Amino acid sequence: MRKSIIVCGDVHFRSRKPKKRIDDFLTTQILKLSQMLFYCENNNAPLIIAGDIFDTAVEPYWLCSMVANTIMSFKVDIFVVAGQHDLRFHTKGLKNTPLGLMLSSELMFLLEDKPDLIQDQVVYGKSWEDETPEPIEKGAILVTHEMVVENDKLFPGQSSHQYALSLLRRNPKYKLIISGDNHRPHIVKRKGQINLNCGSMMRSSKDQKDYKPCFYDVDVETMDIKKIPFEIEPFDIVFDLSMIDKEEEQKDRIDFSEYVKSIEIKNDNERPEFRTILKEVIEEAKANKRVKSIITNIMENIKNESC
Ligand SMILES: [Mn+2]
Repeated sequence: MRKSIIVCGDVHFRSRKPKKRIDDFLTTQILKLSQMLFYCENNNAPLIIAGDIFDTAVEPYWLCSMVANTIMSFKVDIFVVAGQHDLRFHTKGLKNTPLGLMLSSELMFLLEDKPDLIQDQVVYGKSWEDETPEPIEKGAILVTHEMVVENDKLFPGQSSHQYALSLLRRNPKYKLIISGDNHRPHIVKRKGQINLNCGSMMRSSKDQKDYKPCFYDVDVETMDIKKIPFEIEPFDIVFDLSMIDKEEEQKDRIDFSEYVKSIEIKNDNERPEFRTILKEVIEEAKANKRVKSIITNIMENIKNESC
C-alpha cells in the first residue's frame, strides 16, 4: 500500500476576502481544507503545510473556530512550519497568534530542528528565518518556509530568494525539501533529491488567472509525487473581471493621490516648497528627458518673471 504524506503550502486563511473576489471566499477556503483532509483521511496519511497557514496574526476568533471545527471533523494529523504571515509583525514567536492557538490545542504540530518521525520518515522543520537543521543521516525530509524559485525571480530587483537547485546542492542530506512562501509551484529534481514548492491554495489576484491550485501526495518510499487539483470554479466566476479590466485600462496612469495625501500640511510654515514637490513627482513618474526639460524651462520662466 502506498505510504504517503499529503503536502500543501501557503493556505493563508483570512476573514477578509481579496479585492475583486466575488464568491463566498470563506466557504471556498473551508471547502478546500475539507477536500484535503478528506483525501488524507481516505489515504490514511498526515497533512503537512509549509507555512503561512493564516494570512495575518490578527485573524478573528470566529475564523479560527471555523478552521478548528473543520480539522476536528476529520481524523488527520497536521504538521506545519510557521511562515512570516503566521507571526505577529513578522517577528518570531507564536504566542498570541492564530497558529499558536492551533498548536497549543494540538490541532496542528510544529516541525522543528528536532526531527519528527512521520510515516517512518525523519522530518525536520524550518519556520521563517530559522536556521536550516543539519540532519544526522542522509535521506531526511525538510519542510521550510523561505523563498525558493525555480529559474526566475518573481519580480525585478528581488534579492531575498534562492534557486531550487542550489538549495538542494547545499543540503545533500535531504532527499525531499518541501517549501512554502513562493506562491508559484514547482518541482525541481537533482540527483535523487527533490524540491517541491507547493504554491498557494487560493487565487487572490488577477496574476493568478491561469493558476490551478493543487496539493500533493508524496509516496515517501518511491518519492513518486501525485498532483491533486483543488476543486475550483472558473476564474470569471470567482473574480469580478469588469473591475480587473478597468484596472488594466488605468495601469499606465500613475496615481499620485496617495502621494498628495502623504503631504500633510498643518500650517503654512510646514508647507513643502512647491519645487521640492514637483521634483519628487517628476522622479516618481519617471518622466522622460523632454518632459523634464519642459518643466525646467517653465520653472526658469516663473523664476525670472517673479524677480
Ligand atoms: Mn505566503
